[in-house]
Amino acid sequence: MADKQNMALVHPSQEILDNALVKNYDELYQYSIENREAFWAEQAETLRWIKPWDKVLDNSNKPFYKWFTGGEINIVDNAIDRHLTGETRNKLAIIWESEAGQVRSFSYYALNREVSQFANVLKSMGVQKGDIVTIYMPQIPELVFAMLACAKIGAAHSVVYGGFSYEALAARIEDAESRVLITADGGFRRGKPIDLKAIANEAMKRSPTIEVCITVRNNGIDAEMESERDFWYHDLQSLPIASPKCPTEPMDAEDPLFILYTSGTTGKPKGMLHTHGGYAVYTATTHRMMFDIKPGDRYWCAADPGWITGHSYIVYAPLINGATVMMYEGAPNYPYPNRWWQMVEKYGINILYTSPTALRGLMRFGDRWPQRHDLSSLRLLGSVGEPINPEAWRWYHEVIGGGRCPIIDTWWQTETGGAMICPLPITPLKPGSATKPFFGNEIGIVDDEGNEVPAGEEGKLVIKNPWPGMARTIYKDDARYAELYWGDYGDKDYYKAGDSAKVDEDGYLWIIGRMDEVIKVSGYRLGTAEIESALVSHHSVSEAAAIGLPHEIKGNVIHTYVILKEGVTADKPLAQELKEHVASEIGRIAMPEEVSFVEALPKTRSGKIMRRVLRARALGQDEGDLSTLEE
Ligand code: 6R9
Repeated sequence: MADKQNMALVHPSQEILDNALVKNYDELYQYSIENREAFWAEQAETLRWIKPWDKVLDNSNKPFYKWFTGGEINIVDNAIDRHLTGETRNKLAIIWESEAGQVRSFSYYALNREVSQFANVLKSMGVQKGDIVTIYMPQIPELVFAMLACAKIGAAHSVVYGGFSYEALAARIEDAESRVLITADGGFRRGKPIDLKAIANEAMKRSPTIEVCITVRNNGIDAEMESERDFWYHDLQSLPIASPKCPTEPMDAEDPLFILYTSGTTGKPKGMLHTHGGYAVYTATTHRMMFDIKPGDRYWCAADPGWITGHSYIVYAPLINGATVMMYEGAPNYPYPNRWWQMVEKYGINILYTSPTALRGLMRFGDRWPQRHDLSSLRLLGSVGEPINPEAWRWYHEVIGGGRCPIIDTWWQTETGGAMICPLPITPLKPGSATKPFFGNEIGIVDDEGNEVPAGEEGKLVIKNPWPGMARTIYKDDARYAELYWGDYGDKDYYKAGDSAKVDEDGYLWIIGRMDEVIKVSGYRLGTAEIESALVSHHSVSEAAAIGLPHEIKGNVIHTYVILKEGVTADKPLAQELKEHVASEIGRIAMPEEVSFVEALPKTRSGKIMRRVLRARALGQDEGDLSTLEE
């Protein structure tokens, strides 16, 4: 770490500096923290409001901050409607390519028609303002239409990642009490059809609240449809109710836009709630400034829309900013490891935003795959999801970016709504550091009392101020929200991120990783508790512990330790069965790399599993302070 921090800065080119939207970070940063509300009000003014706000920030009921109270807005009015009168109307909003090579594209005008039709279909199914619609789909344009259609009519969406199993889907439907589920027959991965509707059907057996399921035809595989409950979207779309004209509902700035479930320290996923006003302002501002968005830009965020990165930076922010959004449904190396680079060349992508795990996955195939393509259209490269190791950073910078594209490493979370720590294109970079706070944010690296630790020392990452994009609560659980994220440091109202980090002498921030029981596997966030409870739900398991261990490509992988029930024999087939069991309970992304059978687990006297001890043993490291370890 020490030598990493002293490495030479990587400076942007003169061209980047000349074209930058923000030319002086320090000056604007100083202004933004001294005049936080004024700064955010100025940013909010770039959006279209139906009714102006009375108050920028209402902090009368901490930690339940409110932004732009009294204001009325709809994020879809900003993402679509206001583009329909000017030049943006006929500009491409979305270009989508399937794994098989099918291309569909939509201008802003066409996007509006699609979203309005979808919105009218939802209305005809009784969806109303305030409902929560669950969406479980592959990465196809209809996923975006469905999200925007909900927002347009004032319903909140809850998108469940298409890789999750029926158990995970059912748990999320139950928590959201959704009446309507939107899904698809399926998608493709590596040429193989994936049967999503069958998974949705399994989930619905466990979800009594669902009355209506709308299925989009995508991969054409046979889907079991239940009369009265199940409808094909294309059937509904051909009915007169599905008119391409639909008014956009005026929403209070603080009305819910979506909930998105994320893993935490307990087995129960948390439904983080985001709102129309503050989220629109925060995501649009960060996106515009960190990626220097220009009207002609072709922008590709290669994340899944079912992840917060997809919500904020595939769907909402780029559309608000009137960019052309690239989407690709499929594996990055299918049929060959040049697939992404081929698309960058074909579509002339200017900005690419992806995760370190995806980069490491492609890097291992060598330089010749990207080198076969003209990548000169690229201007900026983004990274998100986990710390980017300097090797991957350099490869991204040199081989993909030809040494001319700044790497915008963005640190943030489902809870924060948008990027909190990130460089601007003008920022001198240090490979592996997310650099400096975004405007309006004061970041602290603190000890248990909330006091700043000296430069170079590891501490807890806190955010010392509210920001418009912050989650408002955990759906139906205000108390858990207040307890999990706030109130650790007496009268200092700090948001605790759950990450540990360091700050160096130049004020650059270095994220180390999660401190709690959250594991990032290929950039996906999973909780040890979810994995453990999936294992314990198997009839032969009595107790289980899960930890994350470093992995060259995935960042981390899951290792599990299992105590079997009396009389069960530990063998290879059982280990495999347990891996498959976790995959079917949560999704393949959660499949453990290793299942070890053990007689006992290290525990504290109060009975908590000491995962840190398991991790140290697995890595052959010092086990640290064992004073709380039970005999
Ligand atoms: C956007 C997203 C949040 C956790 C976060 C941190 C890790 C995200 C990072 C990063 C280092 C970055 N994380 N971006 N760590 N550098 N640029 O990933 O949200 O899925 O909720 O995960 O991801 O540990 O606390 P989410």
